[in-house]
Amino acid sequence: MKETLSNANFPRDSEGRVYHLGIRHGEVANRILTVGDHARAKAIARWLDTEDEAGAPVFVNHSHRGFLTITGRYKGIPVTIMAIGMGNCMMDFFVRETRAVTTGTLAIIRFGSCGSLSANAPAGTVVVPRGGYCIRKNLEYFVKEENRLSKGPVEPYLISGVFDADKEISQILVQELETAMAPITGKHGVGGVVANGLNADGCSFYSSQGRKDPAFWDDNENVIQQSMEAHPDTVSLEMETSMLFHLAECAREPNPIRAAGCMQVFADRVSNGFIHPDTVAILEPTVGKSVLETLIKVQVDNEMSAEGTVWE
Ligand code: R1P
Ligand code: URA
Repeated sequence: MKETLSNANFPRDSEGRVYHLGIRHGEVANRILTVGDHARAKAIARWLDTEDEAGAPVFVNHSHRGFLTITGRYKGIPVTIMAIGMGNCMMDFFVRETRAVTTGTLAIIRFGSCGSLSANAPAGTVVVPRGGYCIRKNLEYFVKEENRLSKGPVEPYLISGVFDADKEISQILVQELETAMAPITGKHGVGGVVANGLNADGCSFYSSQGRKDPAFWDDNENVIQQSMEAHPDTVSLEMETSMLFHLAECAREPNPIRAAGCMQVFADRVSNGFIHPDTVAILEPTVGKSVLETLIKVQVDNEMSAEGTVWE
């Protein structure tokens, strides 16, 4: 850390940059596509309007904590593409610190990869969930008995109720995806669009997603069955989208957050298949473009004016 920061409650540098994302007001737009992987963000950024002959977007920032922010315009409308890495806590940093440097409604769509728990969503399918829930390892269960706070029996995994995705954004997204994917569906391993099921966020790629790892004590033999019993229409399993929906539901007036998500199925947990890199190479740009098309069609109240921003 080189900069002096102020405010221990919500740290910023002297120019108003938030601590982990390294960005300030005017550097991130109201319409945001978020991904985990930096390479995915850079590939999708090729769809942005270019400012010069080298094809560069107007603003790029790599933060010291692994967040990549790319801001520009898509068909003339300001958008940001942000790569945030993996897991619920990175989603928390992204949503809170982005909210802190913006005003007006935020429209956020996550485009990730996922595992599938449904025979209707094999590898190469794109899932658009109607909502999501979280599966967390219950650490209290794994505390030695003499050190436990709980007196009664405890379960190894905690499963939450459902946080809703934004209906309007999800509907537009499904339409955009169906149209864009029609020419490639059934070719090179690309599947169709599976909408209206639920997403589950695991707190781990391993334990809470029911993967067997003999090197660790996980007691996760029943976690997938337990999740399916609680939420029979679960389709996808990943690590950020339900957290995004949760944070959007917790956002306070006057600055709401509208959130939706889509993910390409990488790991088919039903038939134990995995997507081929050639399929990803075809699917990813198509889905990325559909997300951008969706973002520019969404109604965003009190959108920030261009004055003093990087997209001015
Ligand atoms: C695990 O491999 C990662 O892939 C998924 C999961 O949510 C987790 O972050 O998403 P991304 O492909 O967006 O990273
Ligand atoms: N991402 C996950 O979190 N899980 C999977 O199985 C695949 C991608």
